[in-house]
Amino acid sequence: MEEEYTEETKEEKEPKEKKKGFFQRLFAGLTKTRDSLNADMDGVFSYARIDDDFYEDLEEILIMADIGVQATSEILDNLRAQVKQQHIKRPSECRELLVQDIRDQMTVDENAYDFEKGPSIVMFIGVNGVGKTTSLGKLAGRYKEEGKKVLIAAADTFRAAATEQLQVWADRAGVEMISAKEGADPGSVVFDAVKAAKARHIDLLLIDTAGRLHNK
Ligand SMILES: Nc1nc2c(ncn2[C@@H]2O[C@H](COP(=O)(O)OP(=O)(O)O)[C@@H](O)[C@H]2O)c(=O)[nH]1
Ligand SMILES: [Mg+2]
Repeated sequence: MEEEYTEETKEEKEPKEKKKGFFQRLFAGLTKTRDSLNADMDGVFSYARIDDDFYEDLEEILIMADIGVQATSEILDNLRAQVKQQHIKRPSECRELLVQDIRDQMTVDENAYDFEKGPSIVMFIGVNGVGKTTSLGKLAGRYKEEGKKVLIAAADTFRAAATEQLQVWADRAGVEMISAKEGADPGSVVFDAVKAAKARHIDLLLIDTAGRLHNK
């Protein structure tokens, strides 16, 4: 019954959704993610006891919510320790501990990034259009302004205009760029860039990638 209802309302909504702006669609998408995450969380926190099933299901929910494998395992280790320490018996009591722990993990202080401490390489990955090139360009400008020697590598050799787009950012930031012809092996661009970075005593090498989905 419920599924039929959802299907119907979805169809009714579709023409309206097309007219929505970018941020409205983004907000709607995030709301959906949050709602389903909340529902899953409610489920696991209403388990009768804290046992292996509870931890396993919670682990799955966190990973599915893109918390990341390493962060998830740290969060669960912390939770296990606190449950033991505070003699917690009911899953419902774990909710606040979990929220606090995730909050703590997200706090970044001034030296959150290792690349701010010594010579570093940062590679930008992620699916098409998420803002890799734009973020790279802005960071190049920011770290150049802070007095660092920055070099950019155009390892997105997949898309025709990618290198030109990056060149604009490099010029804007006033930093040098290593690139190759369209269709060149991205690995060779990275190799050349690392070599150049060493030779030129670069503080920060920023590598732009195509970040393409595997099936595209
Ligand atoms: N609103 C908004 N748009 C962005 C942001 N970052 C990138 N864009 C835009 O998103 C599009 C794709 O960005 P781009 O950096 O080329 O993504 P890439 O494919 O990951 O390299 C461009 O039109 C950018 O102007 C951002 O922080 N906010
Ligand atoms: Mg790009």
